[in-house]
Amino acid sequence: MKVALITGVTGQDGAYLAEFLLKKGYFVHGIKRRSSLFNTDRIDHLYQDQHESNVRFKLHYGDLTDSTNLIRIIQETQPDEIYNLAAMSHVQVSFEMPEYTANADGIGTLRLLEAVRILGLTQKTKVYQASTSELYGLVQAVPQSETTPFYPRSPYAVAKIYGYWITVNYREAYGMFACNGILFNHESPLRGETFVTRKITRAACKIALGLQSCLYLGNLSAQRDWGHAKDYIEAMWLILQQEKAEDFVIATGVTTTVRDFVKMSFAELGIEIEFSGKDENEKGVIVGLDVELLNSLGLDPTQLFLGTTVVKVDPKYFRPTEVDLLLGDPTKSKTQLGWQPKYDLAALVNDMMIADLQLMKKDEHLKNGGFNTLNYFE
Ligand code: NDP
Ligand code: GDR
Repeated sequence: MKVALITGVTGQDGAYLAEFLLKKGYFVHGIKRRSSLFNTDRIDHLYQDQHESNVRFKLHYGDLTDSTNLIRIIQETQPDEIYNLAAMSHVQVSFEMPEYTANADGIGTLRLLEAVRILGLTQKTKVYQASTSELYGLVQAVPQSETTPFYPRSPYAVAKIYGYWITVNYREAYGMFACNGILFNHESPLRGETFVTRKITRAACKIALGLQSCLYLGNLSAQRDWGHAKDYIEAMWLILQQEKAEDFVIATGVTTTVRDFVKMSFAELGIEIEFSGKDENEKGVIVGLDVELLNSLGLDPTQLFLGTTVVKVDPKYFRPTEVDLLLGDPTKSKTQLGWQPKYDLAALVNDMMIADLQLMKKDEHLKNGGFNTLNYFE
C-alpha cells in the first residue's frame, strides 16, 4: 500500500487530496495543528475510528515551524509521497504577519525537505511543494508559464519563492524527486471564507435571504485565473507520478475580474447587478430580478428591490502591493501530465453557490429560531 503524508490536511486542498488518495487506496497521514477548537470540519467525513482494523487515515499533531516534530512524523510514517500544502496562505494577512509567513511558508519547506534528507529517505520519498501563481506577481508577461520570470509582490509570495527554489535545489543537489506545482487560484465550496470568491458567494446568498445588506470588497478590477480545487488536487498527484521530477503550471487559461465574479454569483440566484462609479466610489446595484428563478430557489423576490446598492468598496481590503493580472498557460500540464480540468468558471460558481445557498438557508433557520448565526471576521 502506498503511503502519503499531507501537511495542511485540514485546509481546502488537503481535504480534497486526502479523500482522493484514500479512494486510490493510499494510507494517508495528515498533519494538523493543535487548536483550542476542533479544526477538522473539512475532513470529518473521512474520520476513521483508530481502534478499528484496516484504518487508512491517521492524523498527527504538528507544525511546519517545528523541525523535530516533522522529523519524528516522517520517521514514523515513512511516506512514499509528501504533499506540502501547509501554509499561512492569505496574501493580505501576510502583510500583517510577514515574519511568521516566512517561517511557516519559506523555512517550513526547508524543514520538511531537510527532514527527508536527514532520515536518508531522499531516494524513497517524493515531495510535492505547493507553489503559487503569486510568484509571478508584477506582470512580466502573459500568459504565465513555467518559464515566465517571477516578481513577488507580498511577504507571502516572497516566502513561497524561497519554498520554490529550495525545492528545486534539493532536487538538483540530492537527486530528490521534489517538484513544484505552480497552481493558479483554485476555489470550491470548501474555500476559506475570507478569500474573495467565497466571500462573494456567501454574501450573495445572505443578501438574497435578507441576512446581510451589503458586501464590502477591495480591488474589483483584479483579474484571476480561477479553477476548481477538485481538479487541481488531481494535478498534484499526477505531478508525483511522472518518470522525472519537474515543475508544472496548473491553470485554466481564462482570466476574470473580481467584478465579473460578483455578477456571475448573483446571477445564479436570478439577481442582475450593474456596476457604476470609479475606484473607492464604485458600487454594485440590483438592476434586474428573475422572479421565476428566485422562486424556484426558495427565495422571496418581494424582499429584493431594483436600485438597491448591494456591493460597495472598502479601501481596507486594498493591498499595499497588488497583483493585478494572473493568467496561466497550462500547455505543459495538459500535454505532459494529460491533465484536463472538469470545471470551467461557470461550473465552479454554480457549485459554490449551490453549497452556500444551502448553508445560508440553515443559517436563516437558526436566526428564525433565535440562535446565533454564522459570522466571520474578514
Ligand atoms: P488553506 O489556507 O485552506 O489551508 C492551509 C493549511 O495549512 C491548513 O490546514 C492550515 O491549518 C495549515 N497550516 C497553516 N500554517 C501551518 C503551520 N505553521 N504548520 C502546519 N500547518 C499549517 O490553503 P489551501 O488549501 O487553499 O492551499 C493549500 C496550499 O496551496 C497552501 O500552501 C497555499 O499557499 C497553496 N496555494 C493555494 C492556492 C489556492 O488558490 N487555493 C493556489 C496556489 C497555492 P489550519 O486549518 O489549522 O489553519
Ligand atoms: P489571492 O486570493 O490573493 O489571489 O491568493 P484572494 O481571493 O484573497 O484575492 C484575489 C483578488 O481579489 C481581490 N479582492 C479581495 N480579496 C479578498 N481576500 N477580500 C476582498 O474583500 C477583496 N476584494 C478584492 C484581491 O485584492 C486579489 O487581487 C490566493 C490564495 O489562495 C493564495 O494562497 C494562493 O497562492 C493564490 O490565491 C494563488
